[in-house]
Amino acid sequence: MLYPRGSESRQIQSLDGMWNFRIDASPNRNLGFEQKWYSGRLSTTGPVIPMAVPSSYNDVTEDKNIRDFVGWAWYDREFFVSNVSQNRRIVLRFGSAHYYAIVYVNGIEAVRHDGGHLPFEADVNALLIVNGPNYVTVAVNNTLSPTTLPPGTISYKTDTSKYPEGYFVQNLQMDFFNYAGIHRHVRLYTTPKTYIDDITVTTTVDFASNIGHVNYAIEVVGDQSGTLKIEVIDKSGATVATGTTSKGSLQVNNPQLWWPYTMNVNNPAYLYTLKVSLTGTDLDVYRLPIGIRVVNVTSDQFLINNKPFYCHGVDKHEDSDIRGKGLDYALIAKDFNMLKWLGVNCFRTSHYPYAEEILDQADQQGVVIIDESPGVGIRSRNFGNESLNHHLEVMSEMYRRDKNRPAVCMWSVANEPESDTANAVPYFKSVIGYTKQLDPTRPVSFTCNKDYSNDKCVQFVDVIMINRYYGWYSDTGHPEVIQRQVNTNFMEWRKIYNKPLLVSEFGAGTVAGLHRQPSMAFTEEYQIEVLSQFHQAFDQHIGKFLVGELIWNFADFMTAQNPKRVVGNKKGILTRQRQPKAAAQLVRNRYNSMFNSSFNGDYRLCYL
Ligand code: BDP
Repeated sequence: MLYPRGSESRQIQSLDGMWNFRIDASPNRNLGFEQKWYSGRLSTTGPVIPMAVPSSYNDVTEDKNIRDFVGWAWYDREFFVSNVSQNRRIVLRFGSAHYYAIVYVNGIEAVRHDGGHLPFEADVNALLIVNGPNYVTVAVNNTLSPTTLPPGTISYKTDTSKYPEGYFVQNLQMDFFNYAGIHRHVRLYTTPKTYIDDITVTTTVDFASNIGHVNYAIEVVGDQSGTLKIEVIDKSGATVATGTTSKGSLQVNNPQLWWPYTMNVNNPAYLYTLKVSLTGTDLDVYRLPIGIRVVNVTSDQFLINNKPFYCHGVDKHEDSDIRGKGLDYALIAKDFNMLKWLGVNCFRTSHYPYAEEILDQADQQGVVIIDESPGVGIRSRNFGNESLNHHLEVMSEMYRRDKNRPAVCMWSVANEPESDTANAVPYFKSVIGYTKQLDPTRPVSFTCNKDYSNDKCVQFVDVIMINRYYGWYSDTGHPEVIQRQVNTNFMEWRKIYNKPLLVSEFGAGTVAGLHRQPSMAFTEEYQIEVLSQFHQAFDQHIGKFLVGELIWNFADFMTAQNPKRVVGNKKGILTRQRQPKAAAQLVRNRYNSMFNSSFNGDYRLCYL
């Protein structure tokens, strides 16, 4: 599915803004469907409030019932289409809606989608009224069940001595707030009736002869007799390669490669444009940004363009005050500025696919992405066929969305599943195998919190990713044991598997402004001690088989209420408002020194 991009043949109309909103708080949460709230304007079937799109609805109002709501929430708004666009194919596209969405146009169902973090769209020509007001209604349900990703459960509390009649709660299997609503852009876009439906690009580099190969496949829907022209255009606007077939390989001589910004500070993240023009009865043009680069994994290295890449990074969440998980350009800009300030060259989209507009920045600024699916907290009870089929579908939607992004250098299919159980084996063999089959050009992994002695699924991955909380969830208050435990653990993994290792989580909960000398858990001093003990341990393995470190977490983030969380998870090195805790300076010094020094024989500094 191509991201909507304007061109001489394609127009985009935004449907973002204030929508009408109402939760269906009826006991069975089904009143909206029983009364067909979609068959007219939402305001005619009950009271509505204004709701920002994109945003999560949870933190926007002063109403706890809305913040903590579980069930169907309803949105609607009016829009117009012009006569001109009616001659085109008109597509209604949602960047994402969490979790399950049903979309109606003028009271008729247009599309439904299962899954909270990926785009969906529908051709809506047949449903539109030209020269008249149209309305779109969206019902969004945030209920997580054993077969959703992430999975969850609903508990019905039937003991009426303790709970009122019909009382139920949503139980989560993940450590972040289940923000809900229309989280990303809603757009109408047009294409000709015969149109470019999909483009797949992979690149290889012949280093000896300094040639880049852009391998592409184009899918056209409609009349197949049109003429295709494919051009690779460089930043100066010059066409450096052309093709005319729907599938082929174009040669770019002396290519400017796409590099992470830390590996080529002067010319990072070079993007070409693949311009595809389809001329038939009508013209369709699509411009896809592409990067020429190649990723490889050996038994002890992660290579980008044949150079060893060391990931000095963070894990993140798409999380902020007020908007929850709603797309926010100011936040995206701030986060990338902060990532650069910290010297971060890589982040994992923990624990779900982030907005396309975030990945655009990673492509453009040269920040490597480990693209993670929403497969977080999958337990034994979630390894059934229905879950598996949904997981495969999610991997295929993720691949389809992000396959052409040079910044995406690895797929992570899950976070901390119960990979020590027997039924995890066929499940992950299948999910990882399927992802590799979809995309043979990128390594595939999952993050593992089990141990070398009991995990059963690391056998399938290309890079071992482990989450380790020494000094926090074990030996709390004892950072002095961290180095020993990291070293022992690394060597045990290494004895079993001849694969590179990346520490995909480590960290300590830290309340900003809390100080204690000597340090104690939750103080800023303690976070520094924990991180620096890990750093010293890592330094003994960088250049051998350790290929990266990701701090949990870039910033504090919201979770469900829970006696272990103080208004959310406080393991950020930044506050939720993106202000640094003391540890941010430690990380900044470490990460900047990793690429600012020139090559001196130290693997860490082996950058261009
Ligand atoms: C890890 C999870 C992450 C949590 C983190 C923590 O992967 O989602 O937020 O622990 O406990 O187990 O802070």
